[in-house]
Amino acid sequence: MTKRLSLTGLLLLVAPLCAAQTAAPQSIDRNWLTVDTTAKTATFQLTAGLTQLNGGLNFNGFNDGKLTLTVPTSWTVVIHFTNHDTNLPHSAEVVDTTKPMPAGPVEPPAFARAMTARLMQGLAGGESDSLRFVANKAGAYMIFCAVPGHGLAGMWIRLKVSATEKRPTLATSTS
Ligand SMILES: [Cu+2]
Repeated sequence: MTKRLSLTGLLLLVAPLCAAQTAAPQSIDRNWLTVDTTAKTATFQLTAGLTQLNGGLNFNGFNDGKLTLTVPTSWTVVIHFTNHDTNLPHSAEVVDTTKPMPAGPVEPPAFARAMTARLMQGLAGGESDSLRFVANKAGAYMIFCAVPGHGLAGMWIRLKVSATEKRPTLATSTS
């Protein structure tokens, strides 16, 4: 009887932890975005396949546009891209928000040099690249993986270039 009680107690303790592990949405790490108001530069740590979400087809643990990086117009954006996915190569390109989603690389990107090396083939797990561009046009864009099929599978987040916002922000987005 004592044994059964302790087992029940253990299950009660473990079950909610397991549920939280699978259901908890990805949260934003404050270290992902660094803001330099003097140089008007937003530096963003973009990690492909940070988690197992969507078979690794995610950026920073978000897919389908559920993360939004907002920067004021004319700010410089530096993106430090790393592929954390040991199974698949990934790349990143800033493009206009269009429908349908592009199946692969788009020429040219929305801003000059707003793309990683080897857009089509992608960078292998553990590889990094950095890009720097000036967000000189207000609008709604996306940062998507240009390896064929990855964007279509949901590997994209949002970039908003705003004429009214005064400071870069990173926020979760629902639609
Ligand atoms: Cu990809």
